[in-house]
Amino acid sequence: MKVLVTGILGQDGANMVEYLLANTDAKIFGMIRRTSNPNFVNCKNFMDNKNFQIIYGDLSDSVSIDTLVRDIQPDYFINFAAQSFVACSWDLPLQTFDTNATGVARCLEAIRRFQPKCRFYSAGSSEEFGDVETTPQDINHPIRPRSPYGASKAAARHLIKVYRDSYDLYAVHGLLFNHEGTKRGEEFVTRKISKGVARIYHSIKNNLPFKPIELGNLDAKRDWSDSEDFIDGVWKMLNQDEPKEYILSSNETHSIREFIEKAFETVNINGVWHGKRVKEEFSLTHDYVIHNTVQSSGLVKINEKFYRPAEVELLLGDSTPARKELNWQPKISFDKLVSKMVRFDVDNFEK
Ligand code: NDP
Ligand code: GDR
Repeated sequence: MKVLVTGILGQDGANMVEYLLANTDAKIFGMIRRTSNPNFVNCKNFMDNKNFQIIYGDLSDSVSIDTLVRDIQPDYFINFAAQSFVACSWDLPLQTFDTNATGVARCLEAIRRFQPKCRFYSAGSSEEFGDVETTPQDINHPIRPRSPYGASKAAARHLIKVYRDSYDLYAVHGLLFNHEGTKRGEEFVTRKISKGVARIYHSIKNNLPFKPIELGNLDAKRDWSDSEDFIDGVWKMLNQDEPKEYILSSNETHSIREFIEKAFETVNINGVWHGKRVKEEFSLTHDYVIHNTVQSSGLVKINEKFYRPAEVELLLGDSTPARKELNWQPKISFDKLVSKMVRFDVDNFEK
């Protein structure tokens, strides 16, 4: 069995490679693109595995995708590559659309032309629901994206359905709500918080001054899970008798504020909220004194530059069908996810 996985330097691609190496005998081809400063930190557990091989390709380059599918003849093509940062999609709308939507068309065309038996998974997103009409969101919720990113994923979803119906391909677009972990990029809010908490924890431990974590909208609510739990659901989606699409979610929602509170609680730092809107702050409950001088005790403050032109205020998934029909179940709770991320960043803290 041969599996082509894209996005392996990122969170989900790396977790998928680890999962496949642990649970199958498949030969894994991990696609990376040419970048000036590649970072292999998420791949350190499998770079030397004999069943794993790096290959070069880019979703914006149809020649590379065609050649890989033609030469490898994969049984599965799992596409996690994307311009995945919602906030940045207003700055890079065309690149976002080219990678996330047209890039998926390039994958589908390569499969149709060179290996139509190949099973294709592409990563869809709860961001497609955007300005939500009903809560919780299930697979029938209308598509109402609020960002170029959400629109690009919605376009990919339509393309995948068209190719599935037109050419009888096994192609699925899983609708995944937010999922995090210790491989999460530092630009996303959960990792930004867990890294920030680790930095502040070490400053306090060493009796040093610290700066607060600067964030945007704290009112947004997200349905957060652990990425490792979702990988199993994705593999199950790829191995049904018929290609059917599912939502994967925790079925709980929490605000950014709750994530912050839990994260500081993990390392026994007690904070209190005060102020409103852009003046809102989370600070130590007591004075922070170093050598008889009172220091700033602000743990979190607002920086308006992190507000988005349009916000998805509330996401809460309903993954009941996946739980029943795929026999899939997330194992890591919200509290465990937060403490796992914070403890990892505290233990691996580098100045
Ligand atoms: P990451 O941002 O961690 O990883 C995305 C990867 O895509 C990176 O390794 C990046 O490579 C690669 N990539 C970007 N552009 C291209 C391109 N043109 N050609 C080839 N590779 C490219 O994302 P996640 O692992 O968090 O997410 C995986 C997928 O799931 C994405 O499609 C994302 O949009 C989607 N998704 C994620 C959710 C989440 O909560 N994590 C929820 C729902 C959907 P490089 O390292 O070179 O930049
Ligand atoms: P999201 O994740 O946009 O949901 O997309 P992100 O962590 O970037 O934002 C979540 C919420 O936090 C608010 N927020 C901040 N976000 C960031 N990044 N930085 C901040 O400083 C900050 N302050 C507040 C945001 O406004 C937002 O409401 C993720 C990605 O993984 C997508 O690829 C995926 O499709 C969706 O999840 C589901």
